[in-house]
Amino acid sequence: MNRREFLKILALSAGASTAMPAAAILNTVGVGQWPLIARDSPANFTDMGDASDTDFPKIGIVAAGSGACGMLRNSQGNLPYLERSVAIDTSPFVLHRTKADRSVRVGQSADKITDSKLLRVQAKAAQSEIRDALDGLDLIWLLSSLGGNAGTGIAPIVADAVKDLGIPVIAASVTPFEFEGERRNQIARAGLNSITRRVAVSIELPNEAYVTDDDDETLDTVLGRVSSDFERLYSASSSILSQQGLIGVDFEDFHAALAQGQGVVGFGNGEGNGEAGLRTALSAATAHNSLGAERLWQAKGVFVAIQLKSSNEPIRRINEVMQDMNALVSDSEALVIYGAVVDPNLSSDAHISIMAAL
Ligand SMILES: Nc1nc2c(ncn2[C@@H]2O[C@H](COP(=O)(O)OP(=O)(O)OP(=O)(O)O)[C@@H](O)[C@H]2O)c(=O)[nH]1
Ligand SMILES: [Mg+2]
Repeated sequence: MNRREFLKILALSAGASTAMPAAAILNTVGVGQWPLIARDSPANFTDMGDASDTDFPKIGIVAAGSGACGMLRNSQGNLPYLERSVAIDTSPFVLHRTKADRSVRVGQSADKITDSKLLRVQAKAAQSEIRDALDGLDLIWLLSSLGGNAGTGIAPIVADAVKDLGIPVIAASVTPFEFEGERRNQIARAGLNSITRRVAVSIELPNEAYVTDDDDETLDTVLGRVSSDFERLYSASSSILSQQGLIGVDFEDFHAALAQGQGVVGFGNGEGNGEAGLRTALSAATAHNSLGAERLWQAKGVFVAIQLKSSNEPIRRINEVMQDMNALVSDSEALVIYGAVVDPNLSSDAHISIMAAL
């Protein structure tokens, strides 16, 4: 699919698109106080993987809007430890294609709902059905695609339903490209604010930030990067919460670290190979478009997920990278939580994902 086809699907007029500059890494000297909460570091690696399943949180993903449903459908093979997928949209065709564990259709009219007020009324009418679909989960990722009608209208109603159920939620909201136009971006921005007001943890996945200055880049490549970032964040946190890892993390600590700020969470993913793999991964995660050293410096709470391909990584290097990380956060009171797991299926020797509450 190219941009033209994409615009056709969205029935929009084209405009300019610009690449977002990569954020520079700030080199901070010296290791400050160590606000480290890294309990349960096992004495050896053989302790892994023997905890009972019942200890682990039941994680669900709710996709709101057609774009989010499409992302869920395409990501399904890359979402470990997923207890339940839920798709919510106005289009029965989209819901059918998504093949989620549960589907909720908002509105029953054969015609597409184009009025945002009517959409909200109909989403509210579906609230008990939405609650039923989510009941019993311990953690929900609310993935929404904003800027159109369905996702923008439905996601805040889902956030309210999740609140009623008392389930912690991480909202991950995709926002439009610049070339999709001003109006669509304004709608998305209002939608993102409305979601962020309702949840303790809100992540933006701005499509535009994934465009590079490579003229030959296809739209599929860009959209693939957005999905891959979402999958990485989801997988890193889910494996750490669901495995008896090198450094275990309580679900409550994970959530507490991310709930320290105003709801807005910056994030970065990075990977590396060889002896310097962990440090390379940390630099890349810090320099990510959706984080950057300046935002990380001001973070109130941070969750750092370290994934290693091999259990032979010396614990010394893990400690070093944690010290490097601590030096990147200015507030010694910041709640910095680390988790580390071994995953032999990793594409590189070391992956680091950072989520920073701002
Ligand atoms: N990354 C990514 N973004 C997408 C994808 N599909 C749509 N989007 C983005 O999501 C925004 C919202 O689009 P949709 O999800 O199609 O809109 P909707 O919520 O279904 O709204 P209506 O169909 O108008 O009721 C778009 O403006 C795109 O920027 C996708 O597959 N990947
Ligand atoms: Mg749609």
